[in-house]
Amino acid sequence: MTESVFPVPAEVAARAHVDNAKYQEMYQRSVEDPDGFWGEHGKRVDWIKPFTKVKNTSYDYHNVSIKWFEDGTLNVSANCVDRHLEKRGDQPAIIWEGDDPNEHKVITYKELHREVNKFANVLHGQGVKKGDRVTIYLPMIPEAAYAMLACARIGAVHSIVFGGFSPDSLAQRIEDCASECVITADEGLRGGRKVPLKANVDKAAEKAPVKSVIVVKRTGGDIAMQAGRDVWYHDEADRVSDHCAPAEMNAEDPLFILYTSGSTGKPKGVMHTTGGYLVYASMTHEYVFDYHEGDVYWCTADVGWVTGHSYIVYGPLANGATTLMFEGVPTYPGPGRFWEVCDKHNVNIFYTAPTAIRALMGAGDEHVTKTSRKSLRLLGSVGEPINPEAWTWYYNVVGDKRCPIVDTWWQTETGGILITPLPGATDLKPGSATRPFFGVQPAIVDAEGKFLEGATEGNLVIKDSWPGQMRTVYGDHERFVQTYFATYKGLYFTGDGCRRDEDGYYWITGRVDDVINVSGHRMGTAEVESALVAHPKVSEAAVVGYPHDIKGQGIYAYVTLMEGEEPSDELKKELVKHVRSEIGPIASPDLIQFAPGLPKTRSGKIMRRILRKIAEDSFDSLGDTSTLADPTVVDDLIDNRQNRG
Ligand code: 6R9
Repeated sequence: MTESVFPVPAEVAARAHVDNAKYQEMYQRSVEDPDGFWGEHGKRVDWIKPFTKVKNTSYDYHNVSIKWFEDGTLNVSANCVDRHLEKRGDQPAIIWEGDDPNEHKVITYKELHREVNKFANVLHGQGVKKGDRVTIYLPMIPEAAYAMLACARIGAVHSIVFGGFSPDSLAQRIEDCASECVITADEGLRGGRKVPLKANVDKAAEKAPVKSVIVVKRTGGDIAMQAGRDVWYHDEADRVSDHCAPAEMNAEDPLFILYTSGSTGKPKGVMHTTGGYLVYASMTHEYVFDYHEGDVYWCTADVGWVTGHSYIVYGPLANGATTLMFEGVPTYPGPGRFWEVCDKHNVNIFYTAPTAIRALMGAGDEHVTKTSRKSLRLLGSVGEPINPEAWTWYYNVVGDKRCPIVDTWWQTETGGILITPLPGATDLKPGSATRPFFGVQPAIVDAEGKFLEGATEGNLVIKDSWPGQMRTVYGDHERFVQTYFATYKGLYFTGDGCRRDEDGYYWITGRVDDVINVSGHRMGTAEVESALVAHPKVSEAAVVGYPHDIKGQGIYAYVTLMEGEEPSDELKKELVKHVRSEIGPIASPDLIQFAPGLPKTRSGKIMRRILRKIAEDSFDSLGDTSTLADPTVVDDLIDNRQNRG
């Protein structure tokens, strides 16, 4: 394990919001006096009716309830847009960089205000009211941000579905939250390729009918419009006024739902609310990225993931920042694209995922070194553990050894960053997310829930609530309680394994449940398995992760065929295609092994530990296989493993 330490550079310390002493002092207060601390920092957003209560939360297994600022009222879109008009109406709010390097657009706060108001009125015109759920299935175009903020303006609850999900996945998410309106585009554009978004919505709507589909024109591609249901956004926008008063929302009114994968069952609708979420997203954005007035900030995520919600749209815009939104992919038209965009728009703060860093590292340094990158001041990483090699390359080659890296650990459920360095306060260790943000109390427990002290390794839990925490699983509070508070009573269980070193630094080691992390995308192995067994030729399937150079983890599927079916390469292709159409391309198995039998206990439980070991190619440490119903299946699995270099 690399344990080199990178101290805070003097120039970074000089301009930073907090140094180490200030961090210690603020952290101490945040956990000793959360009401005082958050009561003060809660004022960073504009309230219509100021809150008088701050924290009201319970992790008691029998009564899990999370409320922050519960008697305050506010509007998120007014905070992200209107309140900046006076001071920075002409400052860019969004810099949009198209898939095609010749296409970009700058949207000022004044323009953003006009667009969001119009979009809000279009939603009203389609019959969307406060509390209604709106599904957003858009590419990375400015309208995605307008649509989110328009929902927030009228108090509608958005549920964004990533454009890489299939019609079936989209239908499931529309149905689960009973949304009657979908916002989409004719087609998306990524890496020069078209994504048939509207056609996917049409297919989804056959399973999950909706009343209204609002279509943004992006490529001008040929699509079908269904009369009475589908409208063009530009037609409707022409008809409405550009004034829509922001709705007065309670701090605990829902702001959005975002579906995410867990170890069992269908994806959960993670629900975030208004006040605490916004306070937390904006505060973490300012402190973690050491954001200062005038900075150009770029987070390369997609708004279909939580990172896009909190750190492309809500956090930066609440802070009046200039946020860059990128439609394309890191390698198009070439592997220098990220750094060319940094130079083109003078990006100061750059936030991306380890999978992108590893892919670009493999493409060669010359694509980086031919660019200037002198505007860069700070780099960030999110989504999965960053291996020390990728960290070092990011630091040395991309950041020219000048820019600190903030390795930020958090989850869809946490709403914002929980464990992270602060640039002016924290010495860095490659691969460690370092220390907790203000108000966050991490702890490490063993399998029985006993607290482990000092330098140790175990399961990561959080002892008490922070304002950005999810409030419930949409429509299923019991599932919320069972998923996060039942494993270790009285504690929030993250699902991650973690090590703490002698300096109290946290090192996330990856998921300890049946969730895999493929290119920073979370996937339940159960979801991929159920897609596979839905194929008529498949009788049984077991899916595990295995180490993958670029993706972090790859998807390894063991498949048992129905009696009489013959394994073949053709069938493998057919199965990959099948999973893509059931879930989406992000769930494509990387390796499929046909297995006449899976290792099971006598009670019929699949022993995943064994399957994981074989997929990792470490089958000489399989452990005890004597409890298997038929120990001979293991030999066949080893002989036919698919991972031999
Ligand atoms: C924000 C986001 C959450 C899971 C999380 C963990 C992994 C995220 C990480 C990290 C190590 C980091 N993860 N950031 N692991 N270091 N800096 O990614 O949310 O999609 O819900 O995934 O991602 O395993 O539990 P989400």
